[in-house]
Amino acid sequence: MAEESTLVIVKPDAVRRGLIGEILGRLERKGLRIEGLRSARLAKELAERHYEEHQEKPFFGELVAFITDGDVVLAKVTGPQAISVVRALMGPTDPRSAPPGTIRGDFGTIITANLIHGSDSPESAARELALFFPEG
Ligand code: D4T
Repeated sequence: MAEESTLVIVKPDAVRRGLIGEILGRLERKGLRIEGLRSARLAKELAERHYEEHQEKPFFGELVAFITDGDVVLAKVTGPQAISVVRALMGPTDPRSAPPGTIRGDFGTIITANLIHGSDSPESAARELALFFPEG
């Protein structure tokens, strides 16, 4: 099975609510490895680069304001098919329709405050890991 690495961001809502351990613990218990880990407050410019694909969307301003409004935890997460495995553990974007058992389904109600980001493709993972873990 192909080993992949993906970027996970534990978003400010989850950090504020004391859910870092719960969220990273779920990834670890699934069998994924945390190979890089740091806490940061994202600068507006970095957040805008991270979310550049959403630049034209009506929610872009709110999204950047939200992700820069508190500390986040950045993690490089590695394992067999880590990109799709993390996405499955996260659940769909809107926590209200995310099924119980997923991170968003168990802990969220608001689409902006959806607790966790995970890269959505190998191309996104490579771009986002280079942005947040340039040292490799
Ligand atoms: P991220 O990128 O944070 O892992 O979330 P998703 O991959 O699940 O969802 P996305 O890229 O479509 O959205 C990015 C980010 O924007 C917020 N959002 C999204 C929002 O505030 N309002 C909206 O209408 C949508 C679609 C939530 C996640």
